[in-house]
Amino acid sequence: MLVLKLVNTIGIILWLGSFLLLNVSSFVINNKLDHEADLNNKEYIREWAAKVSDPVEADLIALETGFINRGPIQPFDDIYLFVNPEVPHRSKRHAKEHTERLNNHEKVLWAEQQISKSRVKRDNLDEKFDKRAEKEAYRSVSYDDPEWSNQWYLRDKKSLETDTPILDLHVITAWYKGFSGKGVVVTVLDDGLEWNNTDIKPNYDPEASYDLNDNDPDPTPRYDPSNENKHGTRCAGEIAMVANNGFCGVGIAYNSKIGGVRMLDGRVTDRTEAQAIAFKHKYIDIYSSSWGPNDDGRTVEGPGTLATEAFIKGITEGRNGKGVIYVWASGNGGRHGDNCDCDGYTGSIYTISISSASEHQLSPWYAEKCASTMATTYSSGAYSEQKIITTDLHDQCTDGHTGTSASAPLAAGIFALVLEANPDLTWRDMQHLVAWTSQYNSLAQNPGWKTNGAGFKVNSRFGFGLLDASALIDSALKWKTVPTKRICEVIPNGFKPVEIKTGSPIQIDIKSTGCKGEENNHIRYLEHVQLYVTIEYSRRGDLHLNLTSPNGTNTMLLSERSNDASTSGFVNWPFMSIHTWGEDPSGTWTIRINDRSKHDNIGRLTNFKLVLHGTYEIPEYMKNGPRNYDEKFVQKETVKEQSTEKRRIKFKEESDETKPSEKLVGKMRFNNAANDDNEDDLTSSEENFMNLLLKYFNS
Ligand SMILES: [Ca+2]
Ligand SMILES: [Ca+2]
Ligand SMILES: [Ca+2]
Ligand SMILES: [Ca+2]
Repeated sequence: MLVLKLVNTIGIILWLGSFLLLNVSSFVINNKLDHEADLNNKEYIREWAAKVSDPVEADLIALETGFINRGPIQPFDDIYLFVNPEVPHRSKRHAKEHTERLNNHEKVLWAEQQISKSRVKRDNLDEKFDKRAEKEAYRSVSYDDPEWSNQWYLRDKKSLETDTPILDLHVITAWYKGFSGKGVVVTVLDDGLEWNNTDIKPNYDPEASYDLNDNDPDPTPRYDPSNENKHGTRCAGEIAMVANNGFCGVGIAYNSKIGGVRMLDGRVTDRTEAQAIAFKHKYIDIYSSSWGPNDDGRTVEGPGTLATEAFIKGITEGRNGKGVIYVWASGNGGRHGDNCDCDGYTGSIYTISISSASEHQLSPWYAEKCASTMATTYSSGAYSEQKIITTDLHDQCTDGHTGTSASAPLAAGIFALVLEANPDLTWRDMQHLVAWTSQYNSLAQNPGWKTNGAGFKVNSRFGFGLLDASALIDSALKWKTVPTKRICEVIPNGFKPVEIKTGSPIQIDIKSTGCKGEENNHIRYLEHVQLYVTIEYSRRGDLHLNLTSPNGTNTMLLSERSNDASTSGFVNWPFMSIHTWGEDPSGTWTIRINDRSKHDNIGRLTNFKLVLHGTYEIPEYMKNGPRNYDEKFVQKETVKEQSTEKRRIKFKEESDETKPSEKLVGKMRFNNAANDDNEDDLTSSEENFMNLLLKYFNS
């Protein structure tokens, strides 16, 4: 009996704990939703949360209004739990008279009766709210812009009729919650901006604009017969097209300020890039870049000295020290078998690298794979699939914007809504939010998904999945800034170069404590992981590189690139991965390098180090356990990965069919190859032939 009582008491405490945690914030966030309207599965209980102006008098307030004060609701010191014994334990009816009595007390700022919901994790709760809010939002939001009805990636009407997930970026719900980018400044770094376009002009911000090519304040593009410089204008429109002006479409952040830096129409140097990346970095909040090194499948290139400094300036000094948000397109080199692991701009820890999914929830033919991609938005796909609507040169509108170029600005627009919802977010908060809220469900039919040691689902084509503007905002509104960032370097002691050759895979085990015992370096919760390598090799494109974490998460850091015949190898190249996000880095990391080609290659690994980024303390959002993925509608792995060869054929067909003006926009300085999705690159027989096994112990 006593035991039973005890269990009961603990149960109630636990129940109370989770209940309060989940709901105290949700009624603030969802205050636009009518609680009375949807209480089918919920019941009112005899508890109230009351915010008081004078905590010392909480007992007196309770007494005067007929409640029992049960003390402050942690972690709030001015919100109290009041209980009313006259009210039933559970009831379908809101005890309005008691709520009113509390609210009418001069020292009560607000009070709300608590509602009992099923004890599920945060994600499911949000989802229930979202479906309802979303339906209402979709009914109430309408615009007179002629292309609005064709903006399929923002308004999936089909799934509103059914119970299935809504297949769009959930932006309508974000608007409905009251966010449209007000007060947020976004700048597109590109080939110019036609700022006097009807759908741009009202939101154009000359303070956030410049022309680095001609060194003047006006970023208007250079017009030529082929409209070569339409790219920047197209990217900007996706973010900030004016809503309800009877022209073109609706930008995601239609009340944001939009700027353009013209920098791609001329010689691009480290200086030009650096000036663009840190341009007015104390004024601009978000930079959108849909360009990078050549996507030809044989380039390995990253930011130079100045550009690297510029990124650091942006993230340390921008937004009053909270850091600017750099959004980057992951690259369009799929048909050339390119791999964004060889692109140091997407691979930078400071950029949020965005890939694409087509209208039919598939990885498009141009997409690249890599471990640094953080998330995905919609874009063009096969010829018959819809493309993206946006502003075009000569005060026009186009429905033909394509590639990952079109995906990054959609993300930039969404991040503008998120920064409006919570201006206190840091550049790292935004990345954690993306990991925590991006949607895997609708992309689940694609190959390559894995669940890492911290419970995050991740895929080298999509990162953490499709961005969800509504979920981002819900989480952003109750976000607690992530703990201080730490860096832990794992350097092998007395490393001697290791030979690499065709058919002889090498494996190196390196032990890490996560810098345990080092006061400012010990990491227990990972963010980014970088593996710096220096490799001399006779044919770089034949190399295959994997990294396995102590939790067993196996990440492909480099796949073969058939176009890459370079003999230059890699010189202190940082391969970057977000696939072990949230994991504890202590234990054995395994590096595997392989050449499965028929070429007679030879070379050596001359140096490497592992650089771990993360925190010692657990980020607040992870405290209630790992992410809870609702897999009710998930369709798993029905699509086979296309080989590079098939992608090439596909590209040829598309090129033949596609009008020249609608071809993939060529401003990406593109790159790599992805012809299999098997991250377990070594077969067991290969393992047996492994000619080298080295173990290094670090601190
Ligand atoms: Ca100019
Ligand atoms: Ca418009
Ligand atoms: Ca990045
Ligand atoms: Ca690339």
